[in-house]
Amino acid sequence: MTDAFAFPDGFLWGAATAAHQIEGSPLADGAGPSIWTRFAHTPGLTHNGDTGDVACDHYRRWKDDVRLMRELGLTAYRFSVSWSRVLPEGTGRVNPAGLDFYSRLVDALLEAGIEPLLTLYHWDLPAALDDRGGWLNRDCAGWFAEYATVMAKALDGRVRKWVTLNEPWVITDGGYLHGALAPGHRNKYEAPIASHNLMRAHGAAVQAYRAVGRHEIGLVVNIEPKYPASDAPEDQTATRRAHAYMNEQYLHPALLGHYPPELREIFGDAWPDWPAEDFALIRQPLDFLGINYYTRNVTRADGSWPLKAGAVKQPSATYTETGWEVFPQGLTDTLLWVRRTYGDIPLYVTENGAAFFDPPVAEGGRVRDPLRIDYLRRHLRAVHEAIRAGCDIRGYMVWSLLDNLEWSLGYSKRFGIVHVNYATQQRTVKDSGRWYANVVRSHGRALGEPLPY
Ligand code: PNW
Repeated sequence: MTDAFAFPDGFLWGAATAAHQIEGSPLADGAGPSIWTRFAHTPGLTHNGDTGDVACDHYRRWKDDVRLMRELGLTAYRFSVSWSRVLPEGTGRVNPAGLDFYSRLVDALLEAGIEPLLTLYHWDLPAALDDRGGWLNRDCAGWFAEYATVMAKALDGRVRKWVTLNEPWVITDGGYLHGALAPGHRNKYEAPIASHNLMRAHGAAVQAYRAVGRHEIGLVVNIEPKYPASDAPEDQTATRRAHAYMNEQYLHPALLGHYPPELREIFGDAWPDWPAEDFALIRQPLDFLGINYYTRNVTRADGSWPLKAGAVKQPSATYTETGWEVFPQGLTDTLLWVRRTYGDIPLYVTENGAAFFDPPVAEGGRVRDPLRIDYLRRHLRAVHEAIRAGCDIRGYMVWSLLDNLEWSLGYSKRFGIVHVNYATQQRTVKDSGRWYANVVRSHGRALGEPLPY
């Protein structure tokens, strides 16, 4: 095997999941409801009425799932904690059974030689806090800091990599602007407030972590590079707007201490004048950034609300089942852009993967998913290229370990490298999982080999 694709020593090879998408049993053992429990139980809001009540039953099968990761040879696992399992009302009373679940999971991971990356917030706000205004209430910064303190006190001895928020852009755009995700609001006046408060909460959680934790904490954002559809000035301007909105809206305040000016253009009178002292809270020193990358966007000016920028479909490209163009070069471009814009901060690719149609499990327990292998292989090569170009990239996590609940799309989209039969909860490693195990074992060298299947 050639060394052409060997990755740096210590590079972490992992897979990612999120609590609400895999755990099931959302109200077990004293847990409180989250906004996703409510959202999914409101008729008409999710595909097929799907909920997270059972999901992958990981809450009861976590030992088997850790064993599976060990069999795949993973060296890292990114998961999230359900806030309302630990603090059923969001603040105040701690539910020991909820904390114990994550404590046992972390022990099992360490025992298996798998480094845990813990995300504090992957979209499942305690419903009790939504009743108090959720992310629209400025008090959320204090709530989130309190929760971060509880978690750090309990687990910092064993968890060395912490993440505050997963994808603040999706939380706000899906939850407060377009309404496809919980809590399902569609309000141009709320969206900037939710965004800003999320970032204040991020800053407050980092501060709280520093007071009790001794390891590393960072932020995870989704980045989708924007390429103008033409040289026309209106397309160039639309591209800049879309880029500021999706890619700079959170990284700019977190790392530079200010918002990109385009946000005022986009939101107009819905964009408030923020108190200057907020930026001192938001801009905290971070130990790393996590980048979630799925696709790019070729942008043209159009009448869409409120961005006035839309996507141009690429006639000869491959699209995934979620309608996302496969564009590996965008991952290299993204990692280089982050380094160029925000400096040489350690990076992890904290999510990357694809939903494709998978055939049923064949006799002998095989799932052939060549398109997913091709996707992962080309994106891993793109990561390698960014490392060669000087980016400090410390790990890569496939989205996802398991087929799981794709939010309002329900169980209809499968991202896993492991197939889940939702009727029996049987796990079957897909061809992509076997292939990834080989990449991990060879520390990337297998990326230079022809496709095995
Ligand atoms: C991420 N976009 O969501 C989430 O972190 C996961 O929970 C989710 O399952 C996964 O990607 C696949 O969707 C995203 O529109 C949702 O740009 C939407 C976008 C990006 C990420």
